[in-house]
Amino acid sequence: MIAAIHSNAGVTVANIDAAGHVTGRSLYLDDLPVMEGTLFAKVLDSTVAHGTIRELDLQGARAVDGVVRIYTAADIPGQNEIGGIIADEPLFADKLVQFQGQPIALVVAETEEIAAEALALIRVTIDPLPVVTDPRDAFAQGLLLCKSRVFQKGDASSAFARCSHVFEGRAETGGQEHLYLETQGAYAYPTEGQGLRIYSSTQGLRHVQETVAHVLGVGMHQVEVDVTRLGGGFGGKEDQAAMWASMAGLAAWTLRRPVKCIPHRMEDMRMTGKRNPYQSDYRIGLDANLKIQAFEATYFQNGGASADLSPAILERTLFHGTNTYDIRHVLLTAHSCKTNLPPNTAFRGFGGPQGMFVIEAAIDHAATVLGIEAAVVQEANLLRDGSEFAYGQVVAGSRARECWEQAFDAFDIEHLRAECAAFNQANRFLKKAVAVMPVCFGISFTNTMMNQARALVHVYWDGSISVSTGAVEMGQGVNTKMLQVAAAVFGVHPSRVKVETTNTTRVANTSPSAASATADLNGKALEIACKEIRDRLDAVARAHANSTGPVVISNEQVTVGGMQTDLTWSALVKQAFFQRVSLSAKGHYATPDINFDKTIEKGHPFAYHVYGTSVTTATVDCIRGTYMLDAVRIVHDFGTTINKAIDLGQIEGGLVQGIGWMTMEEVVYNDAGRLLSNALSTYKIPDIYSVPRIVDVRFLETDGHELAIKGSKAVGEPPLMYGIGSFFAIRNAIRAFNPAASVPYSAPITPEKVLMALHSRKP
Ligand code: LUZ
Ligand code: MOS
Repeated sequence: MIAAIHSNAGVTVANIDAAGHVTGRSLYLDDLPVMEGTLFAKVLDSTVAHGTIRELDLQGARAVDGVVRIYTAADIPGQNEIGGIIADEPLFADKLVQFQGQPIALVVAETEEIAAEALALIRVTIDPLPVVTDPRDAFAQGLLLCKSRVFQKGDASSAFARCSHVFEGRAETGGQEHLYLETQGAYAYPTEGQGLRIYSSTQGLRHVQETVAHVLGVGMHQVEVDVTRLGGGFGGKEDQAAMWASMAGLAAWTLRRPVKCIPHRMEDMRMTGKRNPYQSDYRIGLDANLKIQAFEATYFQNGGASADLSPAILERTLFHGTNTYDIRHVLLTAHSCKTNLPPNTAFRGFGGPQGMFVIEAAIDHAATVLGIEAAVVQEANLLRDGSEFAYGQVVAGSRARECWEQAFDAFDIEHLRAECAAFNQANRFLKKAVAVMPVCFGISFTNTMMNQARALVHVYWDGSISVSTGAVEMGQGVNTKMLQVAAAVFGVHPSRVKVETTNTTRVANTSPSAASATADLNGKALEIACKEIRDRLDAVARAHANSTGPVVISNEQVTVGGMQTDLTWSALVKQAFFQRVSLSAKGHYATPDINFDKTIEKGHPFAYHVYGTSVTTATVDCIRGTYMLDAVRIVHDFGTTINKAIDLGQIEGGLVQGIGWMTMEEVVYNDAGRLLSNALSTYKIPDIYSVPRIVDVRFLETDGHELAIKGSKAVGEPPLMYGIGSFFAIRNAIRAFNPAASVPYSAPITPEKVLMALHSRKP
C-alpha cells in the first residue's frame, strides 16, 4: 500500500491500543472475568416475519434442569418498549410479530448450553399475516414509519422546462451487514441497593442506560453502563445494543444474579438491522453548459419493522442528496417505509451514501447519454463558497475544487484514461476504466441537541492523569486522540495519561460515538476540562516564580515569563495539592452556531463539511464477470491532522467498507422475510484480495476548521463514500466492452450483475 503523506502536523502518537490488539491482551466484553453465579441468557426469536402469536408453550423448556427462568413480554416490570426515536419497538413481541428474528422470549440458565437446549424446546404457533419486504410496496400500502420529509430549494418543476437535457431513472442500493468482529452483547450484574451495572458493547451508553431503566421501570441513576472498547460498531451498536443490555438487565435485576447475553454470529446477523436499503427515482436537468439546473429525487427507504434510527437516517439522505454539487433548483422527497424486516439502522455514513449514490447515478446517466465523461458534469457543478445547500446552509471553506484539482494534477487522470484506452485496445476480454468520485460530508449530528459532550479529568498528586470522556473506543483510535489532547494541554509525556473506560457515572448523558463527531465533541470538552486545571496550576506556578508572565509547560518543565523555574510538572502538581487547589475538573462542550428548523427544513446544521476526491481504476474480466480494483487514489481534506497514522487507517478502512457495500456485500431476504445471507459463508465482505492493489492517499493541507479538534477534521464516515467510485469504474469498464450494455444503477454490482450487463443490449 502506498501512502504518500503531505502534512506538517505535529507528533504522531502510536495508537495506544495497537500492542494490546496484536498480542490479544485488549479486553472486550466477553473477556471480562466471569463472576461467580453468572447466568447465561439466550433469545428465542420469531421464525415468521409477520403474524400473531396464537400459542407460546414454555412447559418443556422450563422442565430442563438448569433453566432458571424464562421471560416473555408479560415479565417486564417497566415498559416493553426500546424504541429510540419513536416508541414503536417492543423488547419482546407480545401478540404481534413483525419480522423474522424478533425476540419472543428469553431463556436464562446456569450455562449457555442449557439455555440453548431449552430454547429448542419452546413451541411457538404463529398465524401468518401478509409479509412486505419491498419499500415501494410498503409505500403503496401506506406503511410508513414516520412523516415523509421534503427538502426544497428554488422551483425544480418549472426549471426542468428550461433545461436542454433532462434524464430520469431509478437507482437502488442494498443493505449492509455491520459485521463488527465482536458481536453485540451485554453483561449485567446487580449492585448493592437496587443498582445494576451493565457492561455493554455499545456506541451509545445513554441509550442503553435509559432503555434498561425504562424496561425495568426505574430511574437512570440505578443503571450504570460501562464500556471498555468495542470490536467494531460501524453504527450497528449506536442504538441496537440496547436490546441485549435490556435482556441481560431484565434477568440480572429480577434474579439478582449476574447475567451474560451475547449472541452468536448467526443470531446477531438475523436479529439485528443493517444499513437501510434504498430505492429511488431521480430526474436531472442540465443546461447547454452542463450546469445542473434542476434535480429531483424521491427516496424509498427500507426501514424494517420499527423506526429505530431510520427517521434520522432519512434526514441525512436529504442533507446529502446533492453531494458536493451546487444546484439551483432542488426537490428531494424521502419516505421511511415500514417492512417486515429487522429494524434497519445506522451504518457509517448514515443515509448519506444512499443519497449520494442517487445523484451520482443521475449524473452518470446524463453523461452516458450525452457521450461525455461523468467527470465533466461533476466538475462543472462543484460547490463553491457562497453556494447554498438545499437545506439553507451557505458553503464556506469549501475544499471541493481544491481536492478535485489536486487529484487531477497529482494523479494525472488524463494519463490514467489514456492507459486504460491503450489497454482496452490491446485486450479483447479485459477492460479497464476510471471513475472519479467527489465527496462532501456534513459534520455534526443532524439533531442539533445531540452535539454536546462532557469530560472528567483528575490529576493525581503524583502527576499522573485520569481522563474520562463520553467517547467510545471502537477501533477508530479515539482514545489515542483523547490522550493526545490531554497531554498537549498539560505539556506532559503521553505515558502520564490514562484514558478510562466510558462510564455513565463519570460522564453522564453521552451522545453516541457516531456521526464522525466523537473526537471533535469529546476532545473539545476534554480540552476545556484540562485547561481549567491548567489555569489553576499556572496561578500556582506564577506565585512560585513571583512573576505574572505566561506559563509554559513543555517536556514536563515549567517556564514562567520566559524564565526556567525549578518546577517540574510533578513538583508543580504537588505544590498545588499542598495549597489545596482542586486538581479535578469537568468540561462541557456544545457545538456553537448550529441550528436546524424542521418546520421549514432550513438552517445551519453542520459545524463544517469534509471534502475529498477519489479516482478509481477497475479491470473487468468480460468472460467471467469478475473484476479487480487496480487503484484508488484519493485527495482528502484532513485539515491539520492530529494523528496521521490513525486518520490514514480510517480512510483505508472506510474506503474498503464502501467498496464492499458497492460491489460485493449482498444482504438477501426472501419474500417470506427470511435472511438468506445469514452467515459468512453466504455474505461476502472485502478481504485482502479485494482491496485495491494501490491505495494512494494524499493529505490536503489546510488550516483545518476551528470547530474540529485541533483543526483535525472528522474522518470516520466521509471515506466510505469514496467506495461509490468503484461502482462507476466497473460500470465504465463494462461499457468499454459493450457500449450498448444496459447497466442498471443497482448496487451492489456483483459479478453476477456484471456478467448479465456485459452481454446485455440496451432495452
Ligand atoms: N447518528 C445520529 C448519526 O444519531 N445522528 C446523525 O446525524 C448521525 N450521523 C452519522 C452517523 N450517525
Ligand atoms: Mo454511526 S453510522 O456514526 O453510528
